Amino acid sequence: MSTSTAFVSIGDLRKGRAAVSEILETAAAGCGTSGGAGKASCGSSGGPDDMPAEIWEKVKNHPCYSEEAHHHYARMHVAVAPACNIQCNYCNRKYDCSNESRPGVVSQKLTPDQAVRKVVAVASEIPQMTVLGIAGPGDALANPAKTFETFRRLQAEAPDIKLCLSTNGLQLPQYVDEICKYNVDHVTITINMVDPAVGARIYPWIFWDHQRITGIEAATILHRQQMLGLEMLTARGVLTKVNSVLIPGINDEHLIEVNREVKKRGAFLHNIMPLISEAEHGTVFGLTGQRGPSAQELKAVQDACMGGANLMRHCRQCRADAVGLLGEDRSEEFTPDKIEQMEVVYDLDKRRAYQQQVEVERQAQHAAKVAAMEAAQTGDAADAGMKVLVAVATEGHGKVNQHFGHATEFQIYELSWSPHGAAHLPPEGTVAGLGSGPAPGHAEVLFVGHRRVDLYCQGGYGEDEQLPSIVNAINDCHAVLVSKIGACPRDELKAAGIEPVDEYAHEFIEQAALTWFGSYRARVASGEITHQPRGDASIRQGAFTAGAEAASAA
Ligand code: CLF
Ligand code: SF4
Repeated sequence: MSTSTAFVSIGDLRKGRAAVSEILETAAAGCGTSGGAGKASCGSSGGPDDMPAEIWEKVKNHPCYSEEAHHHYARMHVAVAPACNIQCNYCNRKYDCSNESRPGVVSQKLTPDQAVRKVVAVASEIPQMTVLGIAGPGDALANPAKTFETFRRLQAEAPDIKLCLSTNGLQLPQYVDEICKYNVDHVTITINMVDPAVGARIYPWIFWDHQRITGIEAATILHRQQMLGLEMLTARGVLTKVNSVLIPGINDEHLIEVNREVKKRGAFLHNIMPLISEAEHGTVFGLTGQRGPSAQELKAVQDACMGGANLMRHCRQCRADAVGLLGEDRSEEFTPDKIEQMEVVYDLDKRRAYQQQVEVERQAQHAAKVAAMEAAQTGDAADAGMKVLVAVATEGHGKVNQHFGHATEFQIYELSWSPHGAAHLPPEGTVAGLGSGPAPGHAEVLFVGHRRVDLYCQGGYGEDEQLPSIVNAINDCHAVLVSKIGACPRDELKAAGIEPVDEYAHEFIEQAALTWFGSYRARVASGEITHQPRGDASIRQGAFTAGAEAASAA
């Protein structure tokens, strides 16, 4: 099959598997189904109104495939896949798989039997846990027996849980049938290049056909397998996400081409993640001083890809044994000893009832967003093109509901105002920001990422030494929205030019952010304050699990 000419859009996916297969088969026969950037857009991954019911069912409660769902639903990983068949210069498996996780030793590798017991235990305790992923610590498809045995048993024992896997793609084509056999509806392929010359700088070797292959030849084989695997999954109607690690000076600009190529082949989402390369992780990039991107460098590449494949911006680079909402890690609650003591009851009705409540909350969040959008349709030509970032402290449910001192990450939203065109109100469940249509002027709110920080509040009192690093992490923001904040951090943030805002405590995030933005523009218009651009911010590297645990204990 051609790896360069098949073009499958989300529109094609909507027509169903048969239509997609037809397109790819036509391409394989060389009959002119041409590629072409921009021919169709994945567009918003949308909501029930703008995608077929079959696809909505797959994404609506998957925390990685829907930005909105990630506020409400949890995922877990089971570390049943220790081996890998390639080497990435950003990985040292003594720590973890950077492919789908942040550095940190996997606490324990599991057998399929242990994994299934753990999944059932977590599902009975955390009814919003809807997705089980196999994401390492090596490569899921370099450990096919353990991976598929786990999926096979879970299909029977936890039938409402969505199955998900992550792979480097080298062995993907040969396992597409197996993936479909176990109803694995979500696959992630890590694709960092579409040019083997770039690939040779990222992958020193692959293990292929019983031998180790290096250099351009290795990257050429990997590229071919990745593209073929993506096309085959698209043809079979499996939703495929592409993860790319942004490595400044190696593939930063190149990722725009990667975005274009994976969109052509029907990728549902593209997740561009920052390189994590601390020297102490012992990776080639860490030891050679290859740096990761700054927050604004990452955002610039993501922004340049808008209009291509849908972007995922809420990835937390999870551990291969993570449990909980994205950004939290409850794996310590489910060690084998603790599971042994637990009374495990897999109550499907209870899980469904809980998830129905979540849907009610989610609809309320959506309604609040729509109302806030409608209220934000006034402005003035002086606001034209104004864009600001705000940081939000949240512990879930889509609300501004976390104390500044308890935050181990801030979610970042971009607010902008255009004098032309009313905002296109988003369909429920939308992933991306808001488009534009006709009419007088409109404000937009767009989720653009998150920033990890060190916990400020330690054991009931503030740790002032942490403040500079927290300010650094959100230094490109104009305001920080929190449920509460103490006097000392309030003063320090103000001195750094970041407005601390606690008057929207427990409101939905988008509503709070848009209301604050209206007040900000009014203050600029009245001359009370002057709108100033902000600087760049640092991306915090490495794990923050300890901080999260301390926060939940505080
Ligand atoms: Fe896991 Fe990955 Fe499935 Fe999600 S994670 S296998 S798609 S269930 Fe999600 Fe974690 Fe990012 Fe992965 S936030 S690292 S994208
Ligand atoms: Fe590491 Fe994953 Fe790369 Fe394998 S594919 S070397 S486990 S990052």
